[in-house]
Amino acid sequence: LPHGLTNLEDHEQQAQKRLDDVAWAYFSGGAADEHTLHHNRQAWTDLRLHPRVLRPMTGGHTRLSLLGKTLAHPILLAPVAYQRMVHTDGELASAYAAAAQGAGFVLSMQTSTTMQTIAQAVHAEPGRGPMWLQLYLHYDRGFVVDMVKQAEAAGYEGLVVTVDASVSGVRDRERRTGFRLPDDVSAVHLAGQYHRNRPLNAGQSALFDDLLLAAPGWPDLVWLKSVTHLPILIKGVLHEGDARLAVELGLDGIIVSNHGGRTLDTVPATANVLARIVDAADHLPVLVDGGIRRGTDVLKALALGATAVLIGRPYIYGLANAGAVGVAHVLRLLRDELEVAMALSGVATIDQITPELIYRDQS
Ligand code: HOC
Repeated sequence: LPHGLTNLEDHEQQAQKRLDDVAWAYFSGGAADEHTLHHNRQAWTDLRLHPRVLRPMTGGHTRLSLLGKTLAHPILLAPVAYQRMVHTDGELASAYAAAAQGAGFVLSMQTSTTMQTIAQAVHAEPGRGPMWLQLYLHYDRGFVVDMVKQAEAAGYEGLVVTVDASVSGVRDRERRTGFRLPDDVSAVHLAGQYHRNRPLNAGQSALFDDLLLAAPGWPDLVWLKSVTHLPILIKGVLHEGDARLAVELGLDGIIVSNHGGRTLDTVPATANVLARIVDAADHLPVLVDGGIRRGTDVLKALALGATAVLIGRPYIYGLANAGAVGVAHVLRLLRDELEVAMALSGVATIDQITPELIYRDQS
């Protein structure tokens, strides 16, 4: 591990030195003017904790239950594409690190390592967290079913359907660096899937007259439920109306996310919509990602009603800095910080974390 990495921000700064401009722009960048990218982080910081003192700490731990499984702590790795751009071990390293740290791992559909390679490597690891596969539904149903069946056969335990990126956001930074994948990195499960472009007349829209003709809708989630026994979480929800639809459809979980500020710029920070989604989500577990860099951020997310959180960029920086060891280090740092934040806030267990931990000005 490189010297002097004491927190997630250190990992970020170190990773910038190690990654080339194209990879840095792709992984660290956000959409357009990057307002949401920055606001995600700021919104956690702006919340104030309101601790209690002298509370009993015996029997303290960070365990929780999620979709019928016990997790050692509430930090999961979010789906991130093309990880072999960052380190030759790519997603395999991240999955190993997650397993070693008891963290849930969500594999991107745009993985640069096959889902089978990863499952075979980590499936039997004692103490590993849940292993889920992220999906987009804007492909032929036959292709999606095939992915789902492969995931089931390989031992994946949940599906995460991303719904906030029917098209990529406006990525100025990527465009400036002329983003293209290195020759030896690709989305290994998506070969042949990117070529449905139809010839367009002048004046036609590449989006509305082509790409979005296959854009998925709520009925596609109903259909997905009918072809799998795996639990389905919907990722990319910012509006309570969509949370209610997820409940009505019988989905199994909601991930409050704005795709790390990478899709639509100027949408709210996830910290600022989390509580209202939790209210609308009835009994469903609500997870959240976006801008989480400190144990205090994790604690605040749980206080606002999240069951667990996901991190994306921070572990990619850990991967860039030291492969699996770097990812494991990022997870351990964040978990240690969470434990300190819990202890200093007077909560010994996850179920003692309530909205009262968030300071509210009475003036
Ligand atoms: C089909 C459009 O998750 C990223 C990826 C891809 C998002 C756009 C997908 O770069 O954030």
